[in-house]
Amino acid sequence: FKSTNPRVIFVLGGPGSGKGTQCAKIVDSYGFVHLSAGDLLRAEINSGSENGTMIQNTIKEGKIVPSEVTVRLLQKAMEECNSNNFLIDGFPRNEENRAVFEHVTGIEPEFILFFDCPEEEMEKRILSRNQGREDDNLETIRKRFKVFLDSTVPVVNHYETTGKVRKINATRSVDDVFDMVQPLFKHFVQ
Ligand code: UP5
Ligand code: MG
Repeated sequence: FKSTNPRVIFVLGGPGSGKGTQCAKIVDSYGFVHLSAGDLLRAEINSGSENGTMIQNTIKEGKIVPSEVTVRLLQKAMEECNSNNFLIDGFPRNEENRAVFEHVTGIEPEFILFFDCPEEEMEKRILSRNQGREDDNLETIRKRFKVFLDSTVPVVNHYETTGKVRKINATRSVDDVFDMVQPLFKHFVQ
């Protein structure tokens, strides 16, 4: 990969748990680069890439895009960036994502920032977001919740066994949640 070892933090949590919101605040205060796998995939759809239709249909179904596609986008974004500190948001979503990323990049995450939030709160947040995302309808939201429980929670459990999960209760206000996040980043101040 690069001569210098990038520092990577995986940011996980259910759909609407506040990953993107909290990442933006971490970027402002601690100088990390925020890479949302979902944003990269949506940009790939909009760029008219040959994979665009496949990605769009997968997201509409709330399913997980093939690992090679997502890892390639993440790797490219990291290489194009001068920073050495990355928040990778919404990835890895399943065991295969995790294995392929590790195999291709050789990177082990520093820790996993995990936002824990009840489903009814996440549903409420997504339904009031109104950003025109094609997967923000009740039918797809329910599918996203199921995929999260079936595929992503096992990844979090895997990292629990290595002591890398930093679990944050994400039910309270944006600022209250950020207060709980900050201690994890204090020592990264540049
Ligand atoms: N909000 C945030 N925090 C709040 C708080 N504390 N109190 C009250 N409101 C709060 O927040 C959601 C909404 O809630 C916002 O309106 C916000 O203001 C408010 P946000 O920060 O956007 O939450 P986030 O967790 O980022 O929710 P998002 O919907 O982005 O999560 P998903 O994990 O569902 O979406 P993502 O973009 O990561 O993935 C979308 C799809 O892409 C996946 O379903 C999948 O099909 C595909 N995908 C892959 O296949 N592979 C990947 O690796 C990644 C994605
Ligand atoms: Mg997001």
